[in-house]
Amino acid sequence: MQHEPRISVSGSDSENSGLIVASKPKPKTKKPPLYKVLLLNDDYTPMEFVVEILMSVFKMPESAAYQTMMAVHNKGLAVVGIYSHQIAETKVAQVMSYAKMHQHPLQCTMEKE
Ligand code: TYC
Repeated sequence: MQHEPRISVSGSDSENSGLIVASKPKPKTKKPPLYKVLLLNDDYTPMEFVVEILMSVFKMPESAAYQTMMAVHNKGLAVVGIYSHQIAETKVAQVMSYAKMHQHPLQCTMEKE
């Protein structure tokens, strides 16, 4: 895209200084969107299994993993991490694959922040 410098006359409408100012266009840097990874509660997945997942996939220390697991257990769901689209997708796939492998109904999803 082509950026033309904006030409503006300095001063307010009522009091024109007569100065002509060429301002540089702001460089527009687009931040990539971020995605929340959500872990959902269910009645069957063992608590220890969820703690293990939070430690291995989401790199939480054991104490944080336990607290997060309890938050999901008590509230129904919790955000367990915020990542770029690709990383979030990979984490969700790892959780779903690991849960399926162990025949647990654990659900993990992602949503745009
Ligand atoms: N509610 C489960 C139980 O009582 C534990 C659990 C916690 C399951 C978090 C899923 O995302 C979850 N065994």
